[in-house]
Amino acid sequence: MRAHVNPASPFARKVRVVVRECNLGARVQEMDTAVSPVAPNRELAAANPLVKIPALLLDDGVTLYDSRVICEYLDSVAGAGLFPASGTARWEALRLQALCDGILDAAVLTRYETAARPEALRWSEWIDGQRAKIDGGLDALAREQPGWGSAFGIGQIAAACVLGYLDFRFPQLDWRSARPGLKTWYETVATRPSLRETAPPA
Ligand SMILES: N[C@@H](CCC(=O)N[C@@H](CS)C(=O)NCC(=O)O)C(=O)O
Repeated sequence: MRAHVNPASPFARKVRVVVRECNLGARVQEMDTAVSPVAPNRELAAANPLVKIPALLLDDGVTLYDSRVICEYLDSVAGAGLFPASGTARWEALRLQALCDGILDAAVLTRYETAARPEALRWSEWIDGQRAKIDGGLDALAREQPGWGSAFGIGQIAAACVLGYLDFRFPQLDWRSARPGLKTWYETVATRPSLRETAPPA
C-alpha cells in the first residue's frame, strides 16, 4: 500500500499514527505529497478527486480517502481494535473523531486564510468564526478527557493530532492555560513512539 501524506498535515498524521499503532509500517509506503488549495497536485488528483491528503492506494488499484476511511481500513487490516466494533463505544469513538476532525477543518481553513490568501482578501469575521469553533471544540475535549482513562483509540489519536497541529501552526493560541487536564493528558500520550515519530516539523 502507498499513502499520500506529508509531515505538516494533521489529517495525514492521523493515518501515520494509525499505521504505527497497527504495526503496519512494513506494508505502507508513505509518499511525501505537496498540496495547495490553489495549485492542485495532478498526481494526487488522479488518486483523489478532492485533491487532498491523505489518500491510500491499495495494492489492487483501489484508492481510499479520507482520513476516517483510511484509518478504519488500516485498523480492520491489522485487527488492532482502534475502532470499537459496535454499540455505544463505537458511536462515541466516531463522534469524538468527528469533533477532532471538525477542529482540524477550522484550523486548516484558518491556516489557508492567513498564510495563503492575499492579505487584501482576508475576512476577519470569518477567521473569528473558525476560531470560535476551535475554542468550543477544545473545551469539549477538555470536558471529555477525564473519561478517556488510558484508552488510545481513534478518538484519542485524532485529539493528539489536533493538539500537535495547534502547537505547530498556532503556538500563540495557548490552549493549555485554561485546560490543565488536557495538557497533562497530551504530555503523557505525546511520548508514544507513534506520536513522536510523526511530530510535525519544528
Ligand atoms: N476530511 C479530510 C480533510 C483532508 C484535508 O483537508 N487535507 C488537507 C491537508 S491537511 C489538504 O489536502 N488540503 C488541500 C486542499 O484543500 O486542496 C480528511 O479527513 O482526510
